[in-house]
Amino acid sequence: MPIEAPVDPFSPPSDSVLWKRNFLLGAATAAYQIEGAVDEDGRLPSIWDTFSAIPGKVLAGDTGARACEHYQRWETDLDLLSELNVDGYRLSIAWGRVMDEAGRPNKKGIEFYKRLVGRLKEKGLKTFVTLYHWDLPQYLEDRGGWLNRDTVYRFADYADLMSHELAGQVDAWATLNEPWCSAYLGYGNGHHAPGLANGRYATQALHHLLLAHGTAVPVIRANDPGSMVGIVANVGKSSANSNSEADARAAHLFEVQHNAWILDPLLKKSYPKDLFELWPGTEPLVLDGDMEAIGAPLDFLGINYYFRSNVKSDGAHGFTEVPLEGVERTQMGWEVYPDGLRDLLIGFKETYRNLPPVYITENGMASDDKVVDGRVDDPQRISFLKRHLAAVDSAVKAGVDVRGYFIWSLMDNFEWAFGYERRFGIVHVDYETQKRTLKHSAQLVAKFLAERNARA
Ligand code: IFM
Repeated sequence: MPIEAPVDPFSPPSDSVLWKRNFLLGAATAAYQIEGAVDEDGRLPSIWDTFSAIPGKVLAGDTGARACEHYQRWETDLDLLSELNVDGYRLSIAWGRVMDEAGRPNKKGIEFYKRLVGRLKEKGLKTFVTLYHWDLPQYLEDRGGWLNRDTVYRFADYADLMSHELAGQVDAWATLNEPWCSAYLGYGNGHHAPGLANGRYATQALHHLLLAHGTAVPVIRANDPGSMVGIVANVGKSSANSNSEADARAAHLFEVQHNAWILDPLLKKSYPKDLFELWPGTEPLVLDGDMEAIGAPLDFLGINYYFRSNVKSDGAHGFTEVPLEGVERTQMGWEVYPDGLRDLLIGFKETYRNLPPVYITENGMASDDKVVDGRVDDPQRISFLKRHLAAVDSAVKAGVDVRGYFIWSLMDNFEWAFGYERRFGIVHVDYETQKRTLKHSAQLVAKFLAERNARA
């Protein structure tokens, strides 16, 4: 299917929210995907160091050991943000860099993040910090990881330490990135670290992840009252493979599993009943007070959106995916479906009366980008970003309080089970030389933002 290649890709209509100076446009990364330096300055191993070292778990045997060498190159990487003219940067902290097994602070690791957020402040950028983007310290996994309720309290200690150390320097704290992935891919089907595969584990791990979030929220607020506190959820759009009632139900269950499983406890203080129709007998152990803690009011909700899935009934309780033919797809094989983002946002506003202000904390796509004569042409990404930004604008016009959008990702990086083959960056990284090259999409983002800033 040919992709739409707009002539003037970053020229939104004059009434678009993108022209507004207070609508934040930024770029995002995560620690394990870019930092490398896994043995430096007292950093402890994470579940991703362990998992990626197991043959067959990550494409081509790639690991995050070197990644983008951001731990060494952070200053010039932050200069890329200035070149792009973006308003903000979303990063994550590696838990195992800043705290030892006994819960004692690791000064060197903490200093690294202090320098980072300090420089972002100097540059006048809004700083969004995620505490947990999947890299659980291995010593905690050895004690049961997210299946062990004690991890909740270890996370609260970690959140306490970092929100105290970085107080006044961070604009928005996200406790967790995509708890769905940590729980389902990590404990439910084993595609991600720690690689366990048991449905009952997935729901219990998710419960502990959300409880860790809810327990940390008041701690962060107390330490850093001037910042926002929230959480980041990945959400998925589904379509039914036919008009049958069974397929419509399958499409509904897909969104229950991907969206309501996470958002209902956060925003309604209960798990969706339909989830346990899909996964009978997997109810987690919930103690008195847990749901109240999980439902702590949020200053913002981060939404990560990538694609739509077409599903049909599996003939029993659930759904099965039936890839649509003839649709545009990315290097990941994911369908490009911008309307899904608009429809989900509008749907969330209707479902959750208490929906907090939303930031799109990730959206972007992978393509097999190459440097040719010093240039990287990525027309599909340009078109992708343009259409998804237009979808966000429509959601805003329909009344959804969306306040910003972060491109995933600032630069090519370690794409988890897919290693370095899948390139999500707007900046190309040559992993041999570590040379960074702005892709065409990055140049257009920079141009648009320069024009927006000049008008304001
Ligand atoms: O690279 C990931 C990121 O770490 C979490 N959200 C999805 C991205 C693309 O798969």
